Amino acid sequence: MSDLIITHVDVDGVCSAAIAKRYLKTDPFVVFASPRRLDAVLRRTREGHERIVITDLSLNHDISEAVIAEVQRLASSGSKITWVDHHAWNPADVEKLAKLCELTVESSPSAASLFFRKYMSDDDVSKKIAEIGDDADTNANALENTLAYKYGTWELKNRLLLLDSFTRGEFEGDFIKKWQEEVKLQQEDSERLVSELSLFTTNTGKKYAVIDVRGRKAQGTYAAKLAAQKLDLDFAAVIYSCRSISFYRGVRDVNLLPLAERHGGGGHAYACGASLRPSLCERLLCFLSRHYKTKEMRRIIQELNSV
Ligand SMILES: [Mn+2]
Repeated sequence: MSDLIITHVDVDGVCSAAIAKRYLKTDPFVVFASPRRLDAVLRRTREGHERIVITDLSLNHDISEAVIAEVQRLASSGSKITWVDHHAWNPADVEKLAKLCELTVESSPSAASLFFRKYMSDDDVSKKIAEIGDDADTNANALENTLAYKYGTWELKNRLLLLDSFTRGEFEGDFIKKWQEEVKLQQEDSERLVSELSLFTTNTGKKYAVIDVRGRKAQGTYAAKLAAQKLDLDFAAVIYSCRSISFYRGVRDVNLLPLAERHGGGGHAYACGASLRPSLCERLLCFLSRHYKTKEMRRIIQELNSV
């Protein structure tokens, strides 16, 4: 059976997978996943792959037992598993997993650049891919096409297109130009949104805003960064949906990870997300009214005051 790559759905995930493909030198099957559903993805993974590479996916502690059991199953069936990630892990989980697979968990701007340094440091194309991973995952977005790549990764079809393109060492193309135009529309909407924001101050005097992008063209990370710069924010919370709120560091140092972790999420100190559990009734209300806030959302917004 062919090799398998399991990677994150975002630009860093695509970059990591592209470098992993160059590393494997085969045509692996690629699965995109989010860390909070990794147990389910591994449960569906069949035995018999020669090599499995997992990249840019953290092992969330609340599902670590299930994930470790699945890795054990796949490893004992003969698959060689390589796992490279740059998020914050529970040390006990790292120790357990390191016995079952070739595990690299180190702090790095992106998983792509970690993979590059560890396995592909002689490869110029991988170097360029790693630069894109860093630029995207730190939200610097300083490279010409990073925001267009981010736009592309919202759809599976485009994610695969980008992955193939990066793997070949191609970083431009007509489809990327089209995404660039969509990005422009998103930026214009972000500017409108930021100009209408209310500002708040935490108990310790940090300035922040809550940005609700539901039903808008505005893109969350872009709007958060723009708001931080224009309004001198310490951090911003972005409401993506009834299930998802993310927190982004602004112009000063602040650790937002504990807040995300208290609400079933994870990530980095500077960019992390909570994973909410709305009731059926709340999901319905969210569907009916664009700005409806669930009980847990309101609680999180309250907790922002103590950051
Ligand atoms: Mn990443």
